[in-house]
Amino acid sequence: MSRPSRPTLVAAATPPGRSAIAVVRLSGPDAWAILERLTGRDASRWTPRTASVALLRDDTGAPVDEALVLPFRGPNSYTGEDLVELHLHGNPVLVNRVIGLALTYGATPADAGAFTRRAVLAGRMGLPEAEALADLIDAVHPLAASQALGRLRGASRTWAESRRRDLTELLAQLEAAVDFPEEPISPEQGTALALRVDELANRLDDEARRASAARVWTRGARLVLLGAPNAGKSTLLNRLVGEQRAIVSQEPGTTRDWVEAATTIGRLPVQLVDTAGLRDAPGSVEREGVERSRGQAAEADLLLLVAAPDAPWPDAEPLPPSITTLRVWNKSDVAPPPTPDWIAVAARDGLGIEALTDAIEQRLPLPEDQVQLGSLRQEQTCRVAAEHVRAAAMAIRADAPPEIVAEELRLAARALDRLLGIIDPEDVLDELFSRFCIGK
Ligand SMILES: Nc1nc2c(ncn2[C@@H]2O[C@H](COP(=O)(O)OP(=O)(O)OP(=O)(O)O)[C@@H](O)[C@H]2O)c(=O)[nH]1
Ligand SMILES: [Mg+2]
Repeated sequence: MSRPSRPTLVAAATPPGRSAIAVVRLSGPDAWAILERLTGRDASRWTPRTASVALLRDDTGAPVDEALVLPFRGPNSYTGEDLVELHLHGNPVLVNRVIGLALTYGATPADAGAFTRRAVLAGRMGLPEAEALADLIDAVHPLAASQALGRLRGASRTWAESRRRDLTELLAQLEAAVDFPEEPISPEQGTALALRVDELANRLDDEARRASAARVWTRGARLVLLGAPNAGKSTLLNRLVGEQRAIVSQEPGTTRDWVEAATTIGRLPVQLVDTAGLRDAPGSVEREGVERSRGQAAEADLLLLVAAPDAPWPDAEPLPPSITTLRVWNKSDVAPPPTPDWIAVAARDGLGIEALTDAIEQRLPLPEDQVQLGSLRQEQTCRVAAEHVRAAAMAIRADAPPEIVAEELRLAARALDRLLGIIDPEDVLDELFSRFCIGK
């Protein structure tokens, strides 16, 4: 028997658990043959893209489940291959049984994102669209979901392609100057060109910034509690999540490693992170803990600087520059805050917690309309493009030869090509699909 060029994948496309229906997907050269085995119905009796009800049987002929079957013929399918969706009754026992049968009939279990990877490799979907699909599934706000859908339908691609065209136009002007050195760019033309280049850099930077702010609404926000030992950070975390998650004690230096807990503030899922109190720690374990606190601070979307009458904020503490902060004065039952820029709470008895959560909500970015980029990867490649465009503007102003300016613009164009997945798509596929769920 000749081996198929690639295995036929099988996986549940719906999450485990009981539900009305559960979908099992098969994709690859044997998908229809496996369907024949499961139903005993010849392939010629199935019509692509037409749903029909069939009894699925095991290898002894015993009925397993009655399913709605939806077969597709490649290339007109999600993966570009032959693909079959089996809509079973939503019981994990049935799902596992059907997957087990498909495996005995020659299918291979699909890794996370394996179906979408095939879609990308078959050219059915581009890289920015696959990233948008992950965002669409992860989005925690309706606006974030609708933006992700827009990107899935090509918004990032359209946007990046038109920035790419802006670059091509600028390059054409410069190349004219390179090809006809007897007609150099005049100072006025140089000034006008530098302005256009600046404008493009601003657009790229602005879009990267918006993508970064919007991402909070896709994956939730990370809030890190930072402060001197004994300020009551652990007490505050417990209060915000409503359970005794972190150990609280009157002994300074209680928390050594960071502690995470999930909660919701407003409508936003939030990951709260309690950290070791900041001080010149006597022991090496606590010193490591303090270093970890700083590491956590650098990854925050919002930093809560926690202080208390007996644990003032360490003014010398360096803070990550671009991260938003909120000052929280705990133990206000003992003494009020020294200045009005502190939000007064008493974490132990719950005083002021509502005002604090309101303030947190206000500090987090609002979901914006019209965000063209999604993933961190897209944001970062866009920033790289912006840096090269800025370097080009500087070179123009410094009267550098047009070749130098053109080279920077070409590097920017390469960054946009990476964003679009035109070059080096394999480098990002593994990382991207590790975030996917099985069956997607
Ligand atoms: N009076 C008063 N005491 C509090 C309040 N919140 C916490 N405490 C007390 O302050 C002490 C320290 O609390 P923790 O939550 O362990 O402080 P921490 O900031 O996590 O301390 P480290 O883990 O050592 O950095 C405990 O004895 C708490 O009971 C409060 O609102 N009012
Ligand atoms: Mg603590």
